[in-house]
Amino acid sequence: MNPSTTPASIPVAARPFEFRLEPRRTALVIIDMQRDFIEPGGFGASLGNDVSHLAAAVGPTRTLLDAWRALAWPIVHTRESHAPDLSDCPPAKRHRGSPKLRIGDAGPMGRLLVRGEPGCDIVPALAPQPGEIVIDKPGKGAFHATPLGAELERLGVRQLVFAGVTTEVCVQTTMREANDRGFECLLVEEATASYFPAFKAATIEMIVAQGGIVGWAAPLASLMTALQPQLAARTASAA
Ligand code: TIU
Repeated sequence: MNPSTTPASIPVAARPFEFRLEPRRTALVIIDMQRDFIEPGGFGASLGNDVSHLAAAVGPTRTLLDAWRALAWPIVHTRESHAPDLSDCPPAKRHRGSPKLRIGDAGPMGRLLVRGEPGCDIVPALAPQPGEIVIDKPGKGAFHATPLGAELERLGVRQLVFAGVTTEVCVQTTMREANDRGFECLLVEEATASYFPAFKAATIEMIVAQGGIVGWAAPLASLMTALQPQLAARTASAA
């Protein structure tokens, strides 16, 4: 993009009020779009969840990913994952409840939430490309025990656009961590999903309540409409 055609900020229609997106200083953060959460036989299913609710977020997240790639803005993918020896998995996490399989147990997609296993991979439609940041995180929040904060500081990022699963667990936890660290956070509504649709709806309301106590939320179309001039300029300059 020719810097002279890039505005200082791009207004995005959002709740609770307009989000002013700063080009190049805004990273797309895609939370845990892993086979272990989205496909049958993974960690999400082992907890007794109906994983079919999550597939709807893949296409909208791909739309965002394609836009960020076209604009050459920063992209972060996260994976909830553990070392093969489970040294970074607190026993309190592994032993919680009575799941069919626990973290580290062998399932149809390999050992649940263990790095390097097929189930731990991000779904093929959203697979990271070279140059994109991939954060392996042992917790629900992506800042806890990871280099994410340092990476964003290195890139000069101060705003985060969120997609991923699940809305009320890892997405919300990470948005709250980011909000406390001074980032402005926008959640794209169609690009996130929960095993419990009512929890997704409630989480969006919690985020935008009280004047945006955690951040902003917007439909995918609002963001894509706002980015259209930038995407068109990028396409024209590439032609
Ligand atoms: N169980 C559930 O809803 N979520 C998680 O355990 N992790 C994420 O949200 N990534």
